[in-house]
Amino acid sequence: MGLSFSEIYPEVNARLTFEIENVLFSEKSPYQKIVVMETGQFGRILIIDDFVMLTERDEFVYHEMIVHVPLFVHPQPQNILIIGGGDGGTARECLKHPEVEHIDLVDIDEMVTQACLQYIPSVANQILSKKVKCHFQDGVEYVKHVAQKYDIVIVDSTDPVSVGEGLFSKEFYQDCFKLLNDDGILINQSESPSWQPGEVQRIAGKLKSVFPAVRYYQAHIPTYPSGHWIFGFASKKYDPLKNFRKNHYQHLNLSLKYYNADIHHGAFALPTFTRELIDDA
Ligand code: AG3
Repeated sequence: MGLSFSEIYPEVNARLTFEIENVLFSEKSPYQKIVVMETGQFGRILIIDDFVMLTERDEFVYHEMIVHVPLFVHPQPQNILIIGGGDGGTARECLKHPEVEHIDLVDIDEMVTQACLQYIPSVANQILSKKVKCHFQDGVEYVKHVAQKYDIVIVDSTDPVSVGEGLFSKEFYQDCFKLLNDDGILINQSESPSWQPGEVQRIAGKLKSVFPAVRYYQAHIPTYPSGHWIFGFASKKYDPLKNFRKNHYQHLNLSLKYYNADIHHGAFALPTFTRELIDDA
């Protein structure tokens, strides 16, 4: 066997192994270890601190779901804040909405963006749009001090360990609450209920203690732990189903590969064990 990379899942004593054709980039930034590799079946893959962040083959699932669910609920999503998301995939999907006027993207690590611009441009290149302003700094600090108000905050973070940890704290959610307009929405990637139930429940508890309305929705992302992934939809006012702008979705007629009007509804239907985790949080 040739070169391979495995993400190890300590929670379940298992691993997912990719056969690698080539290592394109491998560096340590001041914050984390960043690797881009070429695979035969998954295209290029971005690995941070030995966790799979994205593969060219299935990144559309995560990026479409973290963006289009809130952007087809909020009636005027003009100002967006992305925390994390230095690979550019979330910004790319936001820019498909003509109402979006400005995106502030705050990622601690410029090296992620540089590596993705060079080696995964299909994900990263929209980050160069005039509508996107990158701030290479700690998101936790940014939300404490920024004066700007936003319609939507998308927390596109790594797992709740090391660099990403502060982005899952109650204080961080409180600061996000303050910088959102009165009808603002916060979305965060919330890990796998199948393999990280404790983590999922802790995140849900904190989010529910800060936002009046919190719902969760799921997606199938084959290259993340267990493939079963959820997102928190925390809102001051809108209900993701009652306020779904289906006509607007039909009118925009975006060409997407995962998200559609049925998925918008269906994604909020959770398996019983997942619903219980969240209800009991
Ligand atoms: N952010 C969420 C990645 C979490 C994956 N976790 C793991 N493989 N253990 C992805 C960044 C994409 N913009």
